Amino acid sequence: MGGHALRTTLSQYARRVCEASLEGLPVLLESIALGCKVIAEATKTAGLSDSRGGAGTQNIQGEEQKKLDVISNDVLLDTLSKSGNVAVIVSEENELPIFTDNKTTGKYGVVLDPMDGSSNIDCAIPVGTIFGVYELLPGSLGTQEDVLQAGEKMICAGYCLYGSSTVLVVSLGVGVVGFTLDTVLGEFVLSHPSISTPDKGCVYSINEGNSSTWDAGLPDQPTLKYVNLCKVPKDGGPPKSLRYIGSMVGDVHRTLLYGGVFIYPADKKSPKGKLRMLYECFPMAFLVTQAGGAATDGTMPILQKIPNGIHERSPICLGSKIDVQEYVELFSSAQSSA
Ligand code: P6P
Repeated sequence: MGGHALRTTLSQYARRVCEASLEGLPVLLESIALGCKVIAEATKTAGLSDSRGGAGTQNIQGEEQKKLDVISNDVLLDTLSKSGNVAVIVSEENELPIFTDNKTTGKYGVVLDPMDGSSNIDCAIPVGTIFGVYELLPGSLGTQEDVLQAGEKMICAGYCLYGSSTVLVVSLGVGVVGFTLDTVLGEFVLSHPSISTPDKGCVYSINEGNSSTWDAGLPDQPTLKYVNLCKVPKDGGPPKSLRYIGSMVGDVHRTLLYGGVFIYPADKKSPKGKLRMLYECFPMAFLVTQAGGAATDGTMPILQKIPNGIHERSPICLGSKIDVQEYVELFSSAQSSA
């Protein structure tokens, strides 16, 4: 960013927006931003250092861990623990919640996907970090129950996209903003002062390879019906374009800014959906809803769901509110004929 344009950093924004009741949240966000800066550097040089490829281990999901999965998780658990106000952390990479030693100072619970889409790293496709923040329940010193709350109880959510630029998108419940990493300053600088999702879009994003088993068990296959309407709209208008990179943060970032829908429905292989409710669906649904869009599992708004387990999965359709509503209507008619 050349010249002497005025800059707003993530820290300045968070301190200005956070109410007194959320004291400590700016420090927490700075801790996440610090971790994302380290991860951005490791991701950009993955091909030149030893951080590319598999770690030779599996995570709780039974998925092969990439070295950057492990590096990203270690970095963020460290920076969050040192922020001093996080009592409990849930990470995709850890089977159980992590209880920090911030027992007396911890006010928040954080849910994390440290490196989402890591299978794309070795071919330099954009990947990302996803996070969500809950306030601890009254009187709690940090338990699993603090992070098993409905998505709508989150007070903050965001992601960091490691792409052609490094962009940290966040919402504190008062709209959605984006910060681009100025590598000269080493600061996340405000670049998207107000992100809003168009009411209707011209892109749909889904893994069509799974189309034969979408909505396992439901008659009519509403997702297949919806996708066919994307290709041949009822009103005779132009078809939507298909864009899908298999990396949620990249696909959602495009949907958030340009509109349209991102869908990962239930299918035969993932009967409850593939994406994790707590640290993939909830933060993305929080952001899209704050940006004027919508997010559903087909039957109810994602943010109203309450997870039973920290790694629970959910189907998801998110994006432009008119497009998402069309998807919901197909789902409800399929359910009424079930
Ligand atoms: P599929 C990456 O593994 C991920 O968790 C998300 O980032 C992405 O949206 C999805 O899975 C891709 O899944 O089955 O299409 O490869």
